[in-house]
Amino acid sequence: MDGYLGVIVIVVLVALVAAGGLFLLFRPGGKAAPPVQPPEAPPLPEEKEERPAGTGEAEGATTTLPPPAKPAEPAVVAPPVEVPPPSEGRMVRLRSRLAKSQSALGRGLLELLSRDRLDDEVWDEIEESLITADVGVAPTQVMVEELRTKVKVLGSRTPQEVRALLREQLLIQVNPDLDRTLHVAKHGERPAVVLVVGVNGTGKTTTTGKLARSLVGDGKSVVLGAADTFRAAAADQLQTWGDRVGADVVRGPEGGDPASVAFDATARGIEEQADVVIVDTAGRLHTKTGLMDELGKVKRVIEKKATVDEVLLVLDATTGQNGMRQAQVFAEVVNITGIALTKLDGTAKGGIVISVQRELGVPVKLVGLGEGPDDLAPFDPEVFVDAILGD
Ligand SMILES: Nc1nc2c(ncn2[C@@H]2O[C@H](COP(=O)(O)OP(=O)(O)O)[C@@H](O)[C@H]2O)c(=O)[nH]1
Ligand SMILES: [Mg+2]
Repeated sequence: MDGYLGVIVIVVLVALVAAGGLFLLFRPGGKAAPPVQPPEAPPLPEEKEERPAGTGEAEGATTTLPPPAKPAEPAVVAPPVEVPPPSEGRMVRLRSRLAKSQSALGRGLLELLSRDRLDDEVWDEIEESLITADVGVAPTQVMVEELRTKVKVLGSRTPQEVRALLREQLLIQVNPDLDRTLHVAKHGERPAVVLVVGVNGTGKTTTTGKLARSLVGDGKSVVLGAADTFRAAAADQLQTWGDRVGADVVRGPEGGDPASVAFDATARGIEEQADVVIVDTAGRLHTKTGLMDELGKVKRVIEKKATVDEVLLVLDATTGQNGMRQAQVFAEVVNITGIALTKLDGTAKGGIVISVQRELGVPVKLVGLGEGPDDLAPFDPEVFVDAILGD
């Protein structure tokens, strides 16, 4: 009997609870329970623009429009792959970016050299201008010596003569005879490999991305290796560059082995029959041996599969002698084949082109002339000197 009673009590209780629930759900004027509400429709940009400001919240919870303050989420469609411009003629297009060096170095020197009387004081000023522009002590002395001799021969000088004289001397120091070819030609089936090294913040990842764009613009296929595994953000940054031009980005886990990423990127480049693999690295200057171990290993593992054709040292032009000393450490641990001099647009010290080549014994092959995606140019000594002297 007790058992029957218990069952009856339970049935009655269940029925009551169910009835109460149904009443709550369907009572007239009752609020629909949250699960019955239709899911929020994805915000359409048109809808958002047509909606008068401030009406969204007032309509309450039943509205399916997004709240007004929230910008419309971009559609989850991959952005179209861009077609970057080729690398040719870029330095000419970007020459105005050297305006700071032009006003500080070029114009100053032209003015000083055009003076009627060139006494020791003026020559000291000329020397100072060159040193201030980071030309370096030894090249400055050579230049001043040469200029003094030539000016003596000329006697009175026309502005054109002064300009030609200075142009000649600057060009000698920048050295148009250096081989600035970027070695990115494929080896049969194997891609060329470019390793990008340098101190943190100099612009390695940006330069890697810009270079990828420029190579794609020149009709090459590129694979990127995000071997800066120190910060996940570095790989994301490179991924964004790669996505824009349709270059595959090989990445590894945060804190993972950079050499293994470099190896995988090379393998992917071979697999895809890409023309060039560019490997971005971390720039931690922990210890010289640590750096040597890391970069050495990265280079060795790439060489199991391909040839490292270029080791580009990225140097920030605005950091002057201090940056140069740090760069020197890299030059001591890996065999640098070229310099990518970044942020030349932000400095009056364009003379660093001269001193860095001299101190590292490697030509400047690329110059960064802005933060825009196509603001990287193959370095052209004549265009550089002309830009500094102005037209
Ligand atoms: N103005 C200017 N900024 C640059 C240039 N190259 C890189 N940068 C900036 O330098 C900063 C550091 O660059 P990043 O590539 O992250 O340096 P990394 O740490 O060496 O990889 C970024 O804000 C870049 O936009 C350049 O040629 N000109
Ligand atoms: Mg980086």
